[in-house]
Amino acid sequence: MNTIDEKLQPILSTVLHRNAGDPEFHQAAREVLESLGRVIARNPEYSDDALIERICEPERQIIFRVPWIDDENHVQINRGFRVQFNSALGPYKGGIRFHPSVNVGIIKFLGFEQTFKNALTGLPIGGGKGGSDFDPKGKSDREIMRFCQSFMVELHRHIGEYVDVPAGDIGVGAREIGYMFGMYKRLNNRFEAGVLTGKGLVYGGSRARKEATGFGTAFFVRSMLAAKNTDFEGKRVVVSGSGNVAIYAMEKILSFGGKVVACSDSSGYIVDENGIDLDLVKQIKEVNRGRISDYVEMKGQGCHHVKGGSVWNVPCEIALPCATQNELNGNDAKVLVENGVIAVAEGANMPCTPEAVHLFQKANVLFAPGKAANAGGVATSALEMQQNASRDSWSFAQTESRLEEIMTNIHAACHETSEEYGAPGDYVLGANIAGFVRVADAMRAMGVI
Ligand code: NDP
Ligand code: 2IT
Repeated sequence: MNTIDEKLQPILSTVLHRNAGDPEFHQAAREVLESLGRVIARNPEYSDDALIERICEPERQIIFRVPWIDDENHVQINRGFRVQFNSALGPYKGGIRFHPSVNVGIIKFLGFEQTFKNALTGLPIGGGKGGSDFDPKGKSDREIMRFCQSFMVELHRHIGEYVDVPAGDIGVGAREIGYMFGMYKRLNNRFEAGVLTGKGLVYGGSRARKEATGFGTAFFVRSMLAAKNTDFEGKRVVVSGSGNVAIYAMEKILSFGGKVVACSDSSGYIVDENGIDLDLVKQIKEVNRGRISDYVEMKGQGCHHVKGGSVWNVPCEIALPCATQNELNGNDAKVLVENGVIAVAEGANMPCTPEAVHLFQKANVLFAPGKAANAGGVATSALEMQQNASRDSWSFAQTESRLEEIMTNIHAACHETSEEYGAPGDYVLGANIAGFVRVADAMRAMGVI
């Protein structure tokens, strides 16, 4: 495992103490602090004025009650969160997650990661994240609408085009954003398009936002492979999840000539040695809101479903975890390495445990951390904000080409930074340092706030 510089150790101890009970936040903070020793050795001014302590402390954390009435007329209560982590580079920006596992520690880790990710995009956005322990599974459309409306009745007073701009994440897509936008518009009596991103195309959404995270991850992997004089052509790929990020990562990989043989959801995984039929996955997940096991019934022969288990047991050369945090552990990494994996990129936020990351790096597997590899989603959200601010709407091709350029630049920044700091090809170090330096420079310019 990596070690922490002795000057940074007390900062980590404070983070652990102050956020007792938030293991995911500890994990995310430790990983970033492990990378910063080399920066403060070279530029000691970055540890002046408790700058690193301030970067680890959210600017504001909001927790609220969300009451709503289900279809049986029962009152249900959920908890809502928004962690406004850092606004040095722009308004807080980051998704909203609806999943029963959500708690303040998870939202805090996501907001922390988002701060550096957003910095890496080079666009003027700060970091934040929100969500609720609401479980959308099995809920009717009316229940989803009533929940989203109640959530926004509280959240609306904390957000705004120049304040905080939420978007989607797990369990939140265009449907939920639509219901939340509608309630925000009603409460404020203003059509403030730039207050949320991931909107529907008819009322201010951006083309290519839906595809952006997955496409961006595929672009990033293409750059990593190119740096090693190889590409996706004919390579076996395994993707976890079958939601927004997974689906559009698969789509772009197919266009690059890769062969996706497996994907999953929280109940299990499917293997199709003929290559995953993406139109069928879209029908099941985007239209029917069904389970990935439905694939086998609908497709017929040549494929199978494994209930539970680990999708990482399926041999592949490229692995893209695109579901959730800590879904790929040390054992999974060992199996992947034994099976000859050459590249792993985090489409999800922190899906690989520290042990898994360590094993990949030790085995010289190309490894892209989420804050770099999945930054295409939030980058395209920032492009949506640009379109809203200029009351414009760009073509798919124009938006996608900006996304491609941004991902190429992020890859270059991570790679160059890893070389500059004496660890060539360590994308974790490169991403953490490149993101940190942008945020830190802005914070230093603004004084102690
Ligand atoms: P979706 O809700 O569209 O899809 C999530 C997928 O992951 C589903 O297949 C879901 O399965 C699976 N999943 C979720 N939780 C678990 C779990 N605890 N165990 C196993 N599988 C699980 O979400 P997204 O695709 O938008 O998000 C996926 C990841 O990508 C998240 O980490 C998110 O933070 C990250 N991300 C998303 C971005 C975006 O623009 N949407 C941008 C950058 C990162 P099931 O349906 O069974 O729950
Ligand atoms: O994790 C993420 O970057 C997202 N869920 C997207 C955030 C955004 O504001 O588009």
